[in-house]
Amino acid sequence: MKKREVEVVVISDIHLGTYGCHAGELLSYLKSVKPKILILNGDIIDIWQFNKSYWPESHMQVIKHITGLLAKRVKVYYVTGNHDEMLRKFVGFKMGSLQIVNKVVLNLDGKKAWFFHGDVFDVIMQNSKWLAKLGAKGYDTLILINRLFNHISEKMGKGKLSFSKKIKNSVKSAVKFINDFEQIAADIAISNAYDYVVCGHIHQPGIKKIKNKEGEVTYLNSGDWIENLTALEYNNGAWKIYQFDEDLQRVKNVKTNRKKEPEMNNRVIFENLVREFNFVRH
Ligand SMILES: [Mn+2]
Repeated sequence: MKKREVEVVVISDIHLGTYGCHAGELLSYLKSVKPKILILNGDIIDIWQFNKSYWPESHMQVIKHITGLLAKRVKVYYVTGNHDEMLRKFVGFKMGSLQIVNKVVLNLDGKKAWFFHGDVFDVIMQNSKWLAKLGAKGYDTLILINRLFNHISEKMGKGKLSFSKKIKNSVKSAVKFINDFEQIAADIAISNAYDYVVCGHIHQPGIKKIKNKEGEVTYLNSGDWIENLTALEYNNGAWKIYQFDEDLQRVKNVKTNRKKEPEMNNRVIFENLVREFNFVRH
């Protein structure tokens, strides 16, 4: 089958290493496209869950596919999220066409696009809006504040901030959470004169124009591969949401026949990952 050529593909919130991850569906999507640039916009590998030692073959296949793209010199940005924040230590790391970053800014046909995961807004939304002003000054400042806040929160025995915990409380609070998130992202993007702001994190795919007194921005969210099975695609000056559903029934049928995949321990998983990444070093 001929692969669909796409200028930019954005996926986020895959949560490899968790039971909820639809790695098989993601793999069949990735195999159907030929991106020039792939942006992995956070929470790709769920390192928080790693101690549960769940790492089926299909999850490794996703990694293998991505390293295969690197071997073909596809530009891949691994943008860190909160579930893979350990990778923030490696920000600035480059290997071949792979780059680990906290954010990406691209010029897309003369328009400025800003990509980041979005967990940095957790603190703002749970505390005070004045923190958003700091975000406008420096995104990296927000990351530091978040890290500090999580550190304190963990020390106090409350655990890390988690949007999913908050969202599960009620539908009403979920709607408010999503609206707040989108507005904060848009406000900061507008004050920095971006045309597009592209996030993940809230597992809510969407493309919408958001206005405030100072201007307007197009807000985009790539959704997730837990429930929505969505991606963002940029082509010929336009964005659209890809939704994996046409093959969904077929995949479901396959899944019921699938035998239980063997589980591996942490050390084996880690060694396999290292081996996988070593292959593409050039
Ligand atoms: Mn997240």
